[in-house]
Amino acid sequence: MINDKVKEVLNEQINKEFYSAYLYLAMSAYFDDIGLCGFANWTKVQAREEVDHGMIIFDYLIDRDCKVTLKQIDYPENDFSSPLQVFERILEHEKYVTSSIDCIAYMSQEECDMATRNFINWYLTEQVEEEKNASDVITKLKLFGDEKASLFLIDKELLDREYKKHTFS
Ligand code: OFO
Repeated sequence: MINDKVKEVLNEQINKEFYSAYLYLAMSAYFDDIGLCGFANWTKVQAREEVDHGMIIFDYLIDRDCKVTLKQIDYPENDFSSPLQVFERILEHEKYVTSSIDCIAYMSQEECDMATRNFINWYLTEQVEEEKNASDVITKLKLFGDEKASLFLIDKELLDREYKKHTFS
């Protein structure tokens, strides 16, 4: 049985994951609008992964016989100014998500809920990768600049990202 405090933060985290999906979709639409199909693909794939992240917690709560309480999803910002600005925003957002996951890990430990503490490890590992992915693109954008030729090459690379369903294992 999960206690109310842990249940509440898990329900909130479902909302944050779905908000993340919304944010990435807004970014994907921006990139599509300015003709960067690879950037649009990368952020759209990420949006689908965020839905998976939300669903994994949803299923976990159901498996633990807990009430799922879905909350309103805020609308994301829709105005972006450049690929670099978007990826800096991504990194900032993922750091925020990491701190949220850290709090769940800490709270489940404090509440002696070792099953949730173990469950949340998957997210801790995932966040390391998510921050690294954003940082890698930022490094490239800073290194090669925002010129058309270099953007074209980075865009081509980001077009290769394929969606693979994220599952808890
Ligand atoms: Fe982007 O992170 Fe989900 O958890």
